[in-house]
Order: sequence, then C-alpha cells, then structure tokens
Amino acid sequence: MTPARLAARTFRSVHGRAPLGVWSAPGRVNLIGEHTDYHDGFVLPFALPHRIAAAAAPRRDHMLTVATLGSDGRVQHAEPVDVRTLRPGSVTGWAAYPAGVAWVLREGGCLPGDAGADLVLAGDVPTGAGLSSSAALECAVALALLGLAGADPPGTHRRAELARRLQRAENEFVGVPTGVLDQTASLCCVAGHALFLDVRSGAAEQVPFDAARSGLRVLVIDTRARHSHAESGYADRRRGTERAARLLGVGSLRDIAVADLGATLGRLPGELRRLVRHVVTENARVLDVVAHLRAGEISAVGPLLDASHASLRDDYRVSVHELDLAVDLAREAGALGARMTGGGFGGSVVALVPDTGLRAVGDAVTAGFERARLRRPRVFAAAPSAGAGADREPSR
Ligand code: GAF
Repeated sequence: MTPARLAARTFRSVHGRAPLGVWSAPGRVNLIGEHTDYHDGFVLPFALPHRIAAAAAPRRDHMLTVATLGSDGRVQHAEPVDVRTLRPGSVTGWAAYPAGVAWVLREGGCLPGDAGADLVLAGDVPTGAGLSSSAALECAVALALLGLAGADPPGTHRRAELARRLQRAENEFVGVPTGVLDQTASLCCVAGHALFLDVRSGAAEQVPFDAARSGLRVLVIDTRARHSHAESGYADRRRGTERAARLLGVGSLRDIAVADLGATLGRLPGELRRLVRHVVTENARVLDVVAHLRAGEISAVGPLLDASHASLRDDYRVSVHELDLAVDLAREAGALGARMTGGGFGGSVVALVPDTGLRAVGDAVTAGFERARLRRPRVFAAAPSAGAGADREPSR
C-alpha cells in the first residue's frame, strides 16, 4: 500500500472520519555535492521513490495533533500542542519536526492565526539512513498545512522559498544546523532528473538522469549504521569550515577556485586545510558530473563518485568503517563508482552499477557485511522520482 493510502487509512482509524486531503514528499539521494550546501555551493540530489505522507484535516481550536504510523504497525501520538504557543524549545524529540513546520509557517504569515490541524503520518523512507526522512516529513507536513489553509500548490519559485523556511524550522526550532539541500530536493526534484542547485543564487536546473538508458542503475546501500556523534560531528565540521572562511576573508568557501587552492591552503592552520580542500574540490566535482550528465556520459560519473568518497573520508572525515566497507565491496564487485551520501557518520552509500551486475554488487555487499559481523544492509535500486505534492486534492 502506498504511504498516502496508509496515512489516509490510519487517519480514519485514529479520528473516525476521512482526512480532507493527503500530501506526500520523498526522501532523497544526493548524487554528489556533499557538505557544500552550507557554503553556498553546488549540490546534485534526486528524489527517491520512498515517501512520507501526511493525511490531514483542519481544526479551528488552534490545536495541532500528530500521530505517526511506525514500521511495526503501531501508531505513536505526539502531545497535542496549541499552535499559538509554539516557540523554539517548546517541543522536543520527533514531534519537534512537524511542530517546527507549523511554527515557521505561522511566523511567516503563511497560515491563518487560528489554523490547527489533525495530522497522521505514514511512510517508507528509511529513517536514520542519511536519506532525508526528516526533510520528507517536514515537506509533507508543510504542504498539508498550506493545503488545508487553501493555499495553491506552490510553484517552482515558491517551493525554493518554502525549502528555506523549512530549513529555518530545522535550525531554529529543532536545533540542528543543517543546510537547505534536503528540503529543496524533496520539494523541487522532478522524476527522471537530478536537481542541479546553486545554493548561493538559488538557480536550479533539472538535469535529465536516466541511468537505465545507458545500461546502468543507481544502487543505494543503507548500511544501517548510525554513529552517536553524527550531530556533533556535523556541527563541528560546519564550525571549522566557517572559521576557515573567516580566516581567509571570504563570504563563503564557495568563493575559492580550485586553481587558487594551493596558495589558499597555505594561509590556514593545518587542521582546517583538509576541510577546505574537500569543499572546494567537491564543488568542482559537481560541475564535472553535471557536464557528463548533460552530455549523456553517465558512466564517466563513476570516478567522480569515488573521488568524492575519498575526499569525504580522508579530508572532511565524515565517513565511518561501514560506509568505507560498502564502497569498497561495491567497487570490487563491479560498481563504476560509489560514495557515501548525506551527512555521514553512518547512513547510506550510492553506487553506479551496470544493469547486469546489480545483483552481484548487492550480494557482495551483503556477504561482506555478514563476514564482518555487521548488521545486514538494506540494498535497493533507485530511479529519480517525483518531488512533493498532493496525493488527493482536498474536497471543499
Ligand atoms: C545533511 C544536511 F541536512 C544537508 O543540509 C547537507 O549538509 C548534508 O547533510 C551533507 O551534504 O543531509
């Protein structure tokens, strides 16, 4: 059953009536452009077929209720909140994500003052896998709340603006210092394409990305590893690179060209050099990958994925043993290239694999993890899928 139908069905059993509508949003894979978004750089994500759906109905008593259907089939209820009293810090845990969305939309005057809602969430985006389940949740909730308020489905430009608002909710309400990659991917991606986003200018290009036409597939390997220092590690890298930008006197690391890298690094203390080198070279790799995709040379992308992984592992140091092992096993079994995707410290690997070798690569990774006595990874092929939208228009 699709997440949308599941959410609608669960809504009926929780509330004893039908929802007014259902909206859903996908998780994402970032093909390349990692840890570049908070430096005004380039990213190239595509949407997964996996989605989180929000079945919703309005309330006129200012209350927001949220229930979520877990993968074990159990429904978990968040403490109902009065939307007028929402403040950063007022809600914690997973419930802070939907509450933060209501907060940021009210703050921005996007919702009427009395807008409350009943929301029921269901989905199949793997959680804690670096595939943006949090952003999928935020985007589904945002479209649901806007849809209940009678707002038109946002067009391309307004989607980018909405992504910025949702980033703010995550930064200020949930308290995680993430960039805008994940929300933009979930809202703006289009089936059959990767989204080439220039974070600084906001310019976005839908780049056709049909690996199957070249006899290739994109394999996602969720290592199911999640290291406890993921959040502190992310914040630490961000602080380090922001300090480097200040020391160099640039607005952001985006301003440094690869050609100037040698001289630039010499002006930095040792511990910051590798971080800066990753960001600058990763931006250049995104441009190279986009050029190859535009030219239909998909197999040429493989070595750039490998180079990105090496840079994230050795320079930015956000990879972990499970990610390195999955990359190595996939490469040995015939992948043209592979890299960790997302923030790192656990999560998933994305690999470009010949159609004919899909099973061999999946089996080799699974067997290698078993030999290493690691959790069995979740392996699936993913084609670029649709961005967020309404699954059923509200009947008014
Ligand atoms: C996480 C963040 F949420 C993104 O903004 C981005 O920085 C990514 O890590 C790393 O590229 O997914």
